[in-house]
Amino acid sequence: MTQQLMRPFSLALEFGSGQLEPATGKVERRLSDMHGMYGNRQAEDASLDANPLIYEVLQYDVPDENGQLVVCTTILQPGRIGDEYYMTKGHYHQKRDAGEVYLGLQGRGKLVMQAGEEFSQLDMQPGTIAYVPPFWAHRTVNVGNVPFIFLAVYPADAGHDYGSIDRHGFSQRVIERGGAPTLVPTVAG
Ligand code: M6P
Ligand code: ZN
Repeated sequence: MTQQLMRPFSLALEFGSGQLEPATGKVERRLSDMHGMYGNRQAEDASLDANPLIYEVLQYDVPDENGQLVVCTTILQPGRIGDEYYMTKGHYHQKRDAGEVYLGLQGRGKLVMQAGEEFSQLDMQPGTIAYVPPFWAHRTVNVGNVPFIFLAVYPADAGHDYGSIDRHGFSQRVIERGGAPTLVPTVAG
């Protein structure tokens, strides 16, 4: 049960930039924070000196208790490491039976998901609502030329499990081939 009675609140969201006002938390992820996640290690090493900003997450923090919901925005920059589009780390929820909802605000993205052997991908654009059911790992990929920005809502006690992604990853990657985003099987090792 929720421990304390929270006061209702509203946030101002700027669709074009993903800025949330007020925001109390901000996560910034650069290439060095995602070591080994891109398929082309040489291309990753070549980009490490510049260490580009890949994405930011802005949120208004709420207690991580059952019943609470986190609302956050992600601003995923355009770009590639080798031929692989910039993407988020991706995660399972620690609490595996917690789902999540995404709403596309700007740009073009793919939402790739994995549940055991099952793989799924959804195209996202402004106005797309994507549902991540319980038990599915989820990662977003910017396949456009401008920042891909989306809003996410998920249970505040869901937790992020990145370790399982480090170990098993997603079975497909999103790469640029002939100017278009293409899914290719992940090569082991
Ligand atoms: C969305 C939500 C967040 C997540 C963020 C970045 O905004 O799913 O919970 O933190 O994307 O994704 P990741 O945590 O996998 O880097
Ligand atoms: Zn999640």
